[in-house]
Amino acid sequence: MEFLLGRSLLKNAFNLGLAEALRGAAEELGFSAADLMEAEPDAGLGSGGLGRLAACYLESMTTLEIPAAGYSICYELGIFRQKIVNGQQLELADPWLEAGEAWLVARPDEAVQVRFGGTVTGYWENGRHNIRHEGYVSVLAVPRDMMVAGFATGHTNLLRLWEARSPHPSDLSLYAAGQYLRAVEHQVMAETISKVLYPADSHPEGKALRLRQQYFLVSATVQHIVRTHKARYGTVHNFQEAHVIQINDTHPALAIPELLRILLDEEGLGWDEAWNIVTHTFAYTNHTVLPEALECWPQPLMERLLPRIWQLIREISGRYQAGLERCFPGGGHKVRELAILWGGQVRMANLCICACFAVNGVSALHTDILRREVFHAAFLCTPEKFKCVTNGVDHRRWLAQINPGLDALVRDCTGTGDYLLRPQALEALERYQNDAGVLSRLGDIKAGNKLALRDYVLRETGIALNPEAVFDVQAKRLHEYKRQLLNALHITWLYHRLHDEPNGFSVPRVFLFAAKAAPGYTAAKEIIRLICSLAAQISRDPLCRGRLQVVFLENYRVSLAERLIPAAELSEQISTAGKEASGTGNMKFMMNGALTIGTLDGSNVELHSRVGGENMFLFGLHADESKRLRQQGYRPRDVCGRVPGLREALDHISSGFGDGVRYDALLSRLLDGPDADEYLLLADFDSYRAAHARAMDAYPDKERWNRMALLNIARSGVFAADRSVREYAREIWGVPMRE
Ligand code: 26W
Repeated sequence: MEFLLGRSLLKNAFNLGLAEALRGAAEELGFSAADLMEAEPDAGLGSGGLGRLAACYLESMTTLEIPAAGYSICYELGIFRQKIVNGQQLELADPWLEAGEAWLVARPDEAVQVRFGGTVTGYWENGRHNIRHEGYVSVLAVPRDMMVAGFATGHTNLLRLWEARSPHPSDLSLYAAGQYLRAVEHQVMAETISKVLYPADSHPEGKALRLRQQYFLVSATVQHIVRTHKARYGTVHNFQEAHVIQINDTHPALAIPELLRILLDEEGLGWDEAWNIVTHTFAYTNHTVLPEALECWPQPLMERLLPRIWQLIREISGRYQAGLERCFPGGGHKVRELAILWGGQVRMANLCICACFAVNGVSALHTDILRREVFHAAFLCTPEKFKCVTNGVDHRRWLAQINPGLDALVRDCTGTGDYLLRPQALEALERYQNDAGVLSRLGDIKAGNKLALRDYVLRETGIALNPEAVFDVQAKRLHEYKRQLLNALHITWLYHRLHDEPNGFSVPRVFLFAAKAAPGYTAAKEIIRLICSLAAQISRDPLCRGRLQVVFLENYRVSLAERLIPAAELSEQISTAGKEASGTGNMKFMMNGALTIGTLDGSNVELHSRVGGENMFLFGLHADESKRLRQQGYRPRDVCGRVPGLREALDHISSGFGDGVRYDALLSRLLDGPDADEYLLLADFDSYRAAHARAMDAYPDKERWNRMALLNIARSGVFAADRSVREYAREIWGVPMRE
């Protein structure tokens, strides 16, 4: 459902080896190349890590010459544009197509029809069971294709974005029948489907329109894949030998019953053969363990909107249930846990686990939690299905393209641009860990990137960042489990300390935040407001000048990340252990020489095992400790008494920051009720504070800091998307690739 592409102009030019030529040509024509690039809107067809991961993988699959295609929806409005007004988030529409459609090629000749609603009846004819679907509403899915260029290859892949349109013939018939309003209604309903991307991250909306979007995407896609397959092979009997459909979380899970429907109802296969094809076609990647993010759909909604799909899900569910009872004789509780239909809901994750031949987590820790907790019963039944593919990022974009200074240093140190296709080649940088010249050049590159960010922020906001300060960045979706509030609480504590002993503050610090909150997520929006209040109070305080600065940058998006990450020195990856499936921002910061301050969560665990405790600032409870603490009855108020200064910082938050806004509600989430401090901010506070203190002790020793940064870059090769995609190709897809 998401591909968070960002901009394509420089990316394509870079991959085609034309970046310099493009810049030169633009300048020759009298344009500023930078302004030209800046004119391209971000394609924000995703809301966070999951969508950005899909974009990185599509690039990597193309570079590795894997024959693949991405499918999504051509949302007219991408993820909302965030404005901050009086410290509060406002959401504005993002009509990216006005200029972004330059990349799209419409293929009306390959349009397909998708059916919603109506009634389904079965009948027998010549000894065969057939399905009659009547009274449905058709929506036309029109492809708008984007070509994906790989790096240093002639291979290209396609990203197919389906646009929803009303099919003219049926509209005309309604007009003719005098049903003018119904005709218009259909048109609006049809075109609404691809209107807007749902911006909630980790919280399913449960809305009919979202379900329509999901079925629209998968029905159009699966119809198209089957059609092309038949055109090539003349049969569907070998379908599973030619295709793998990788489901990006459960959002496209309806592809499973949709393929089944086509094989049964349109191709006339029997259940056993059709089910065999389905269960050898799909693989499922899970991206979250938050229980509230696991998708469930109300059965009546499914039945009304997708009557045939609903029948098939019921049939799948019944057969699965019978199989489970054989797997767990008398194991009522496990069988219940795995049920696809439960409590009037369709549980999409269980549908995926039942029908997919592979299920994977996105980091080692996450996969472990899937096996041991979230999907434990399924793991007991079919352990061989469960795989781990740790996430990776497109290092050509997230290092070479956005950090040309660093790219040049890597080339000089490793002799070539070899690392662009062989990310492990970054390891050769380790040889320079004691080379004062290289280390100081690395420091200069960072300083230059900080100045570039300073100029940008000054232009955009009028705020002048102090380039002498350490740039400490937390940029990601706003969610309580990601603990931006822990960061803000620590800054509040620092602010008090600064007042207590102004001269004890040896390293000046700039804290940068960037984050969108889901429009309906009240607590997340409150946290944004709090950060803005805190930033304003600090900026008014003369004592903070040159010492402490906090800035909330609005409208976080791919193109802002591209400016922020090369300039960062400290990367905040501070989620409650056990909650962040992987995280991918951490990898991008690491590649650009920022040091991580973080918990042992998601892929931080693997980052830590690569760089070692001496090259990052680790803190906090481990996943099992967090879980145990909660089970034993965690009392955040007790922590307040134990940790010096914490109570004062909390009081400051509740009473506000001199702009008249109080944050009692946020404080109460930390201190009151049975779910007080669900994400263990207070439990981790002291350890977080100590990790910051260690970082600030290390910072003044430039050579030491730069050495740590160099080792982080050198060891970031495993976090390249190429490594992840090779693992998918080998372990799950069984396809050959380049090299
Ligand atoms: C339907 C509502 C909804 C929307 C998005 C539920 C869940 C999601 C995603 C699963 C949220 C997401 O983006 N997950 C992130 O995926 C990244 C790529 O694997 C991981 O690095 C992040 O840890 C994970 O939060």
